[in-house]
Amino acid sequence: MKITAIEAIPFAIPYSKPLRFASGEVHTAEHVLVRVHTDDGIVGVAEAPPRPFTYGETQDGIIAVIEKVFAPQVIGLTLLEREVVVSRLARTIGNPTAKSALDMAIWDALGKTLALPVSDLLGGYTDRMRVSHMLGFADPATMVAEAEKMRDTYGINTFKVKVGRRPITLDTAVVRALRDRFGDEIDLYVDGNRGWTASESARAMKEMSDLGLLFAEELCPADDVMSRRWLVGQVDVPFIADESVPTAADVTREILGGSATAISIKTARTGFTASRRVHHLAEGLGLEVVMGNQIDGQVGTSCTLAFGAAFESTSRNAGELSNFLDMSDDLLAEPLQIRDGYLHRSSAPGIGVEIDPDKLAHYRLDR
Ligand code: MUC
Ligand code: MG
Repeated sequence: MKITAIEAIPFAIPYSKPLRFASGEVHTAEHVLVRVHTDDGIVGVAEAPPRPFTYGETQDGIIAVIEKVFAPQVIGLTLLEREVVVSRLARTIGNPTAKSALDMAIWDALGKTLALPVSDLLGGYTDRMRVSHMLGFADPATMVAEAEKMRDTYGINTFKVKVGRRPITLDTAVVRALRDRFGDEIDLYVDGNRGWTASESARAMKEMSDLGLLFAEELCPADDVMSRRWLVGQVDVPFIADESVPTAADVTREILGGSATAISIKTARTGFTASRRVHHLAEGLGLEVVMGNQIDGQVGTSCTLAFGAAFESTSRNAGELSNFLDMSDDLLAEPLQIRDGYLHRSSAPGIGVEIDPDKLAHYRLDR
């Protein structure tokens, strides 16, 4: 069970349909595949998605911090010493997706060593999650057509609509068009990625007050401390903190400060070990949670699913598990299949994914 080597492999897979939102856009999945090798010949995998506009990380930076800083701190430890890994990695500030991918690759290796699914090791609550699809910026007709395709092809009926553009009517028109087209058949919530001010957010929420939204997420910056509290105090649905809560301490600060009333858990930024801490904190505080999407590929989505399916509260709301559908290809030997609005987790050991060596050879950037 001893960790003998760690690889950080850059790869790039183009999106067939780029995702646009208030804080950025993604045209190519320029991710890092992390592989953890053990002395038993086990290989654990996970992926890190660099999101410079959210956490400041880049593909090159993730590789450098894993190879130069984290690997020397972790090689020689066993797969059971995960808390030692956490405390050593915590000496380095930031780098959430690099730390998380390493953490999850270690869990994958542990599951494979024990011949057990990670989801069962974490909690084993269910084998599936309902899927929510994120709709990126476009005009109302295009976004309605996209939702229609997702519903007809995959049975998805929960949509997170990206908002945060100016004027606010660009976005409120989309949400209204979706409700007009589908009526009560779909669930809708909105995510502003900090694009609006608090007053714009309040106006937009008022304009959408008859549209039956489930949640509102990061409509304005949490750094606008007083105006964000003012906004959250008057929004009549749970207000989800996403990029403002990359750590458990951030969750505590934002919730106790009145800047949010629910949270998004993303395994891409808190791995399995810290996501478990965040989940238990949310449970203790009595918060609703949504399993979020860091614009993950299929490896990352499998991690979100493994964690989300492990607990009752993380599997209660639909999880954001479908945006890999916008990619032109992926790395898995057996691609994920969404059916009737659900994604079922694999019962294979570890995270339950197998990397296709030909696909990795084709998309990796270091050879
Ligand atoms: C989301 O929920 O915000 C877009 C930016 C980011 O950090 O994550 C994605 C999705
Ligand atoms: Mg978000």
